[in-house]
Amino acid sequence: MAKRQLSRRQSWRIEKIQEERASRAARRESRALEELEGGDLGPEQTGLVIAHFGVQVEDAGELAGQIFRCHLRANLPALVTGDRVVWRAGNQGIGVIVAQLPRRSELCRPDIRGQLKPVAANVDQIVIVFAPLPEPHANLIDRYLVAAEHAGIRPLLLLNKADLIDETNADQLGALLATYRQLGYPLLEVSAHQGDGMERLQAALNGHVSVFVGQSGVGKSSLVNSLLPGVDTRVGALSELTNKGTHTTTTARLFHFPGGGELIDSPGIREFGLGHVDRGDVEAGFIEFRDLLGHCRFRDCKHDREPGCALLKALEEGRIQPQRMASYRHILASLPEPEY
Ligand SMILES: Nc1nc2c(ncn2[C@@H]2O[C@H](COP(=O)(O)OP(=O)(O)OP(=O)(O)O)[C@@H](O)[C@H]2O)c(=O)[nH]1
Ligand SMILES: [Mg+2]
Ligand SMILES: [Zn+2]
Repeated sequence: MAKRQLSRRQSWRIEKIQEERASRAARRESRALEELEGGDLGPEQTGLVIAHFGVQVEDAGELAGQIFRCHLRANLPALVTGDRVVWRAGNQGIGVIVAQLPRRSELCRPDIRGQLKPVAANVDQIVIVFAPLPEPHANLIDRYLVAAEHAGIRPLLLLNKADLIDETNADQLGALLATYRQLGYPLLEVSAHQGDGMERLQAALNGHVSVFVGQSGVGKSSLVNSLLPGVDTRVGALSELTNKGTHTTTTARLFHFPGGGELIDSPGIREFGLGHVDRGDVEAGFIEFRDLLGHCRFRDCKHDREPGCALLKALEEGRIQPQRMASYRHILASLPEPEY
């Protein structure tokens, strides 16, 4: 009992310390903001958030290309990499963001607490990166596809580390790739290390605003380094124990291609929940279901074992691949219970 009380007191203390720390940080922030606003600020101009850690803004106006660390004027929403903003330059590379410009698109995913957080704004292509190692999970790829379809952003599937394909994994990878080729998704195979396929990847990225997503350790940052010599963003070896990535990239960062187009490297993830979508969204995210939905005998068909189910029939006839149906069921089972 005594021990339990102590730990409760301890946790209360920890919470209090954290609260104090947060409010000190907020006070510091507002003092910095006051100082900036009291001084000589440049005219309002547009800029681009290129990193969300300590919000870095790249000017899109007169100071073209210069990068400023910016404070946010109070009552602005949380900004993410790719956001377009109105801002004013202070001195010594510091500025103030005055307003957020409307987003054309928004890729979101739930954070650790299940709350939906945008990860990148204004992208028009989601590059779903996977590799022979860490072992790819079709279900994770399908979740990204659902998220992409939901956000209305074009997906591109990218198998990196093609140099690691050998007789131990070739069949399994071949089956995985065949699944997505059959669905008509664009798919490229490359090796960031050996350079194979990189020209075709570059061609697919030119003129687009793309974001690299996928498990930690699949080589997203290595691909950035290979595409953009001179960038040299941090890369981390897989864990020897688990063969998984070690979460090397911690914040999304935007890079420019010399010939036009942008690329956002994002931190790898362990699990991609889909807290913000409902059954209908998931169904709409499986493109091979589209022509079948609405053709089941029962209007509220769960496509489980109902008679006259159009999806089950298509599954039986091989028009829906078993792995995709399993993925669909897995995703549905993981959605939070709807609130009535
Ligand atoms: N064999 C081989 N290894 C590669 C290739 N590309 C990347 N790697 C290795 O894979 C490991 C992970 O690379 P990263 O680029 O840090 O992976 P990431 O996806 O950015 O990982 P996070 O930032 O943690 O999400 C490193 O040891 C890279 O050297 C490749 O084409 N072939
Ligand atoms: Mg990385
Ligand atoms: Zn059905």
